[in-house]
Amino acid sequence: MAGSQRYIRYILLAFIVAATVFFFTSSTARYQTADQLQKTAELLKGQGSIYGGSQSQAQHSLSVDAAKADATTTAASSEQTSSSSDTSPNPDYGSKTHLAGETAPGERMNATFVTLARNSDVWEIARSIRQVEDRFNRKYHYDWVFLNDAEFDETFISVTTALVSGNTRYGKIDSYHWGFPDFIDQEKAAAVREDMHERKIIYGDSVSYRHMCRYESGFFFRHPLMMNYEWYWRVEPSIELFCDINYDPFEFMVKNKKKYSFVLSLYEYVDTIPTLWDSTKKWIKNNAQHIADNNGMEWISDDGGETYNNCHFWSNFEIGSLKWLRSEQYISYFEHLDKEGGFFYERWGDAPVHSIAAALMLRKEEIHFFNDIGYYHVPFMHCPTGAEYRMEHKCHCNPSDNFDWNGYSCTKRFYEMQKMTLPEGYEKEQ
Ligand SMILES: Nc1nc2c(ncn2[C@@H]2O[C@H](COP(=O)(O)OP(=O)(O)OP(=O)(O)O)[C@@H](O)[C@H]2O)c(=O)[nH]1
Ligand SMILES: [Mg+2]
Repeated sequence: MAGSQRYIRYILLAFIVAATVFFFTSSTARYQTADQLQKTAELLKGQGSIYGGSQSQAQHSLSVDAAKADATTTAASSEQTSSSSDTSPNPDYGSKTHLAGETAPGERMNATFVTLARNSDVWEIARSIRQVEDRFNRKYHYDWVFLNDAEFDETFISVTTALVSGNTRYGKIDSYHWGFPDFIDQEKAAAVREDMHERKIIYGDSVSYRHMCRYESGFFFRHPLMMNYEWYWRVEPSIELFCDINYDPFEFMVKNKKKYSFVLSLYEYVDTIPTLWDSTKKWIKNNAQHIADNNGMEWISDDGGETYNNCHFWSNFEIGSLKWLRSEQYISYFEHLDKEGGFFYERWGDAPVHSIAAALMLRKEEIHFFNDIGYYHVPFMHCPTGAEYRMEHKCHCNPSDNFDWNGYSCTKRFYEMQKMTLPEGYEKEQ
């Protein structure tokens, strides 16, 4: 029995020795991992102390860490070297044509962007500016005039100034130009708003929208800040530009003797302008001298001027001549309409007013359709027709969303009037 007990003790002893050897072997591996963790912690601590601790502490822990890290860095760098030898430069880099320098060469026209906006529009106009700059103005640096019926605040000014690559100017609108003229019957105007509200006519009950439409029809081009310029490009909040514009549209207007331009056209909501055409006809009757030869009447009337077909250029985008808007003929037309009272007794928009004026007072070849400027203002899109053009100009619009060949657009009529060939591929977008 004593022999067998001794035998069991030997077995137990052998087991303890084996367990102890195993314990020390595996704990060496654990200590190594713990050591590495500690090193990482120290390294982080060292980095943290650069920002948070005293400088001497930082230097100290860095030098200690540097010494400690040395061994591991050697291993890591040899690993990196082997992986960097697996990579090579992108063979396509530099093979594409890129736009030349920051600023386009050549002269600039006497032109400006112009935006009517409230302080609350700041982030929406910021989006528009960014698009205009990215797609065009970063290379041309045209000025930008901002107009408001109130004082622009600090945020509006600083945000927009930072985004525009040209000079920015901020103007307050004269209350005489943004308010009811004294000949307007307030009660009649209020009753109209009430009625339009009941009939759910968009902006039908809004006073400020009417001031805006009247201001854009008759005054923005006469604001003192605008008087220095001859050409304008109107930009509204939340628009989008879809394609690179690699030339100067202002210069195009000047060189090609254009005076007004558009990207989208459509039929006006007739309840907002029931008597606009009658008022226009009265003016035509007394102002035959202001009607151009070879004008665009056939675009706005299907019966030689008897009735208006409601076609208009969508004026939230316009590039045009300020001299024309300041001309005796245009001012005469605006003042006549103003006296008729339809900005308040109906809800005449600046789009039909500008469009009728352009169609009557300009020769039709003075009006230009910018097919190449991809554009969106809710809810309509102009996406240039022509796949090749869209690719070359990096357009990001979906051509199937293009409004031009839709039945509610008047752009096809414009092509017909100008006897222009419809762009290739237009049928597929109908
Ligand atoms: N300062 C100022 N600007 C205004 C006012 N109302 C409209 N605007 C500006 O006038 C332009 C046209 O107004 P919008 O509200 O965009 O009119 P709209 O394009 O017919 O309608 P939306 O579909 O709402 O865009 C925009 O540039 C607006 O920022 C206003 O009361 N004060
Ligand atoms: Mg708008």
